[in-house]
Amino acid sequence: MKKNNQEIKFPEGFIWGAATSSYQIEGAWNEDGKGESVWDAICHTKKVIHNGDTGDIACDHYHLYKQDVQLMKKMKLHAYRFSVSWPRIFPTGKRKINSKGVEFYDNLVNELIANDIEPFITLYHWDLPLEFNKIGAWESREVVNAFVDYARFMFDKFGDRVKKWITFNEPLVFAVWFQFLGLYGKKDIAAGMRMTHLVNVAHAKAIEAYRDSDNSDGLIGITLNLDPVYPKTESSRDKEAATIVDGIINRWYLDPVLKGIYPSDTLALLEKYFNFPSIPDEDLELLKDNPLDFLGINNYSCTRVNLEKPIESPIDFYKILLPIKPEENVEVSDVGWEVYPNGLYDLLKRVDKDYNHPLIYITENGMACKDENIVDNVVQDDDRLSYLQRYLEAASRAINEDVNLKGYFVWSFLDNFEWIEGYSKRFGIIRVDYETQERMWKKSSLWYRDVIANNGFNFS
Ligand code: GCO
Repeated sequence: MKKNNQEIKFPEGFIWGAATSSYQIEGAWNEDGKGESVWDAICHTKKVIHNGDTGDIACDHYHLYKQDVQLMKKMKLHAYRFSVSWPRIFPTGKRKINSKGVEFYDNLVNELIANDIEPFITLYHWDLPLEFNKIGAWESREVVNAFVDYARFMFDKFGDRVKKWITFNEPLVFAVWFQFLGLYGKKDIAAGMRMTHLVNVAHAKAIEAYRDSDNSDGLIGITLNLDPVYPKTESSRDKEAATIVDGIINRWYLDPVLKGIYPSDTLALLEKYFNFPSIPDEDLELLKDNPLDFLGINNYSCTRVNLEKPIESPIDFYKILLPIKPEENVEVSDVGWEVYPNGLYDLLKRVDKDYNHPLIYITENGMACKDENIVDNVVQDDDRLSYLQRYLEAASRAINEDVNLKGYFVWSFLDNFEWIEGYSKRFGIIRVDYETQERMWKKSSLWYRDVIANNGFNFS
């Protein structure tokens, strides 16, 4: 594995990018006709966000986008992955279009292209139009249809210039994990798992709409957050737990979008403990008939599981999903996630093998750090730099073993609103001073710029 001063080279044409999402950076939450999203409402009304922070202003990217694109250019980014705020386009989710919102994304896309940066658009990074909470959010087929109309509008309006589309970002997180926080008014894993199925239906229908559009010469996929799952010990019970957890957090999302099926072991457990309804055959047909072009993978860490007693009830089931705290001596990020670069290698190899060699982009990978030390206007984030080196080395090993990985997006381009952690956690390779909106380079972004320029780096 690790050799001293190893030269890591990426294949020609490898895409180097950075990622963000609308609610996390844009601000301008109620400007120019934008409608409210569930995240506006969560931040304004629920007391779940660290320090009462909101995305009202965030990085003020809505106003500072030109300056941000110039920074991307300096960094030599090939591509920028961002998401579109659905209620900025359709304030109530459907029908009435907000032309000012459309104009913002038009300007952003044009600005990127004028600077040789390819836009990768995520259609949905969690900011659901608030109106849809009244009708059950992702439990409603009406929302599915509204999403497809919104997607169709986006393909028609931007598809001439945008050639990479991502339907959804991380269904596991917004549909399942957020249920535990009661963000949709209830706490129920089964409701979350049902939602993920409708999200998959929306994903397949959006792909269908893309292929039918006049601009269908690009690529469309989905972004899943995936974690390699390891049993804590070699005991058969821990191994069984690892298979169960792998079903819930990985295969439940991979199987439908890559094979048009749901994993039977996970389905059986959900039926047994949560009265899970059967999945209509026509939905599975729809998924089979609309395969994706690429898989976006978000990976930061790994999941380790152990099972103290056999699963006999829904409560036991919940328990195995609770993350085990990493041991004292394990390296963790500022959000407490284990740093385990080889996990990315394992994950890529496994997806490649089990899902028939798909085209993959890593759509997010990065590290939250304290970033307290600033010297000569550069944040000394050596820990992030080392993290990125090691994760990229693992990615490159997978590519050398023929995994079809064609691009990498660091999370994140900027420090930003980290959901329930508010602004307390920094993931950016560019620092944001939230008082002045000043951007500042970090060691990691200076290094990343060189990696892009050299299509590789010296791994020491
Ligand atoms: C997610 C999102 C990002 C996060 C990032 C760090 O994975 O939750 O896609 O919005 O900010 O992953 O947690």
